[in-house]
Amino acid sequence: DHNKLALPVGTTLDRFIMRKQEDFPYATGELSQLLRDIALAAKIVNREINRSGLIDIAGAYGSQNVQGEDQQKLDVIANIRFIRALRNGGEVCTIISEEDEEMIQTGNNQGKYVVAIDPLDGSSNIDVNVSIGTIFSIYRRVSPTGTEGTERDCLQTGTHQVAAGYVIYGSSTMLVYTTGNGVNGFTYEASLGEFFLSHPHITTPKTGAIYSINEGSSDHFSEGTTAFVAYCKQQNYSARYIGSLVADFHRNLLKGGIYMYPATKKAPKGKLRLMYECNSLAFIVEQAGGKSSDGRNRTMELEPKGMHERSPLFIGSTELVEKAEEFLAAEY
Ligand code: AHM
Ligand code: MG
Repeated sequence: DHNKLALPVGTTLDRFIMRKQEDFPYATGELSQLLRDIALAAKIVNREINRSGLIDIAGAYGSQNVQGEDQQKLDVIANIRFIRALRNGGEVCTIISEEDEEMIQTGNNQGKYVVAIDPLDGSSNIDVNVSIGTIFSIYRRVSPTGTEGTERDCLQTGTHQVAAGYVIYGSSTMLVYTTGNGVNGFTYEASLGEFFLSHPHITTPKTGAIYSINEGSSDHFSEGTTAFVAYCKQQNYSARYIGSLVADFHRNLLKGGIYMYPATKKAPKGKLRLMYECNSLAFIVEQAGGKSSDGRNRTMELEPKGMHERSPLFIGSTELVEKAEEFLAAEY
């Protein structure tokens, strides 16, 4: 019942999280705290990103950082910031991150949650001032508390997500997330250091006129993918591809459209990672009334076999994803 939960535009994220929690009678507040930890890390990463253009000239105008630290790459910095925030928060026992091959044990063995995260996606876009993002999923651990999280805690199907979201560092910085009760978007006001509710109860159009795919790889597309792209052109859809998953997804979520990273001959499972790219966005798109699949199977029902496993991704407006599935049906 979204109306009961409706809060006005301009509500701060903290207040929003607090009020939502009151609607769940047995909520202990740990998930709320975890979401706040993520928001805090997002603010810190946002600051680093905004400053990144100045780093090379910082020495020249005399504001080199006092420690004289070597400047690390932003995706490494983002990874450190998010892990630190989740570790300090105490609600998370184990993290899987795109930046780390192995599971990260936070030392909080009482923590009830597991987080899968891509701390800074699309990082090749940083140097050219194009939008980038953070993507995350939250799961409840299945192993008993008191010990380290296990691989089984980390390899749950997307249907078990309790929350998922992304941060887009763009012309505005936004946090968009769901806890399974609709999708809400918050815009960051840097001078106040707060996220404010700007996009309450986001729903994605049933159909759209945007298709997003890297056509530079079209020589390696399957027949079904090639035919579907041809269909999009016949329909006079617009091609839009930033090459930053969060930005491409966010635009299509609001405007309607389809984002595709298909299987190719070179990459039979596509490029994107199931646990912290595909599933997270799949949960959001479904909560917004859209659809996500690997071309045939619902993304959130795919059985993960590895933490860094890849999956093809067809995500966006329901009608367009279903159309793509029709074209791909012969291949499965
Ligand atoms: P990354 O995790 O190494 O940054 O790669 C993921 C990015 C996505 O943001 C984007 O959608 C995709 O790679 C673009 O890939 P391509 O250049 O093959 O089109
Ligand atoms: Mg990534």
